[in-house]
Amino acid sequence: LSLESRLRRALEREELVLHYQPQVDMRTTRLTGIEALVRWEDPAEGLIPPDRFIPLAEETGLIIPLGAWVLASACRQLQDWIDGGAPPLTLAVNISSHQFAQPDLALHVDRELTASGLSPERLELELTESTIMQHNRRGMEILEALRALGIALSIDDFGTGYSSLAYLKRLPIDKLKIDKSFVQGIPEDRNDAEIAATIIAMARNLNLRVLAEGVETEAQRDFLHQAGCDAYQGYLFSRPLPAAEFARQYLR
Ligand code: G
Ligand code: G
Ligand code: MN
Ligand code: NA
Repeated sequence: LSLESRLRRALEREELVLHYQPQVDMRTTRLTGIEALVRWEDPAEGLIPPDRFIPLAEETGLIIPLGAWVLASACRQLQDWIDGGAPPLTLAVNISSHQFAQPDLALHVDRELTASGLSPERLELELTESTIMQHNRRGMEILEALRALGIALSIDDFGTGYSSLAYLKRLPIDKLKIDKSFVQGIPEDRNDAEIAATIIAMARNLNLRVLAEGVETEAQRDFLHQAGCDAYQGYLFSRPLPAAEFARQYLR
């Protein structure tokens, strides 16, 4: 069976699962949000990471039902946790380029919020620079329509794309997520440290929040904190965790 048919079947059989990675406030060190990250639990192969099937899902269009499943499941899960007394965390969900281009994306997101009962200010969608730029002017309209729902928008993997400052300034977004490739070299690699500090300064000038991804060491966190970064995510605090594990560790 081809990977495509197997993925199609996995979707039907609900063999996909979401893991949740904590996002932490730099200053208070409190858990403030979670990012939903999809995995494929293949009965034969075990856990398959998204790098191995998201690109294929993009090529084949399977990303549309897959993305719909991710959004619905993640919204339902957070609302369940909130109903059970969890603090009002934010939920970040990754949106691929193909999903972003669906004409009814905002309508679809609105329906999922209603269906799950999750309040819009709890939801944040993560988009890459290239996803937004690929769609030019229409990209801007899609962002406006999403933002009108009352949800937040963040730029994922920031620094790896080509957006100019002028372009960035016009985007209706709330947050930049510094790509982990820059975080990795901090503090020894002067270039990485410089780039991260520049992104933080720029975000602050544009009144955007800024989160660093892939924070693995205390030295990285301390440098980023000093530079004015708002929040971080990474193995230093926690790996992405299965729902039950996340709840056991953080929600009681
Ligand atoms: O979870 P991991 O850290 O292995 O993620 C690898 C890549 O897969 C990242 O680029 C991440 O953005 C992407 N990814 C994970 N979950 C989803 C998802 O639900 N939808 C989309 N479009 N991409 C995802
Ligand atoms: O592209 P996106 O930012 O959505 O994907 C996040 C990816 O980063 C996931 O694959 C996640 O498992 C991974 N990740 C999360 N924290 C760390 C970390 O501290 N170090 C590394 N190397 N990867 C991380
Ligand atoms: Mn992401
Ligand atoms: Na990223």
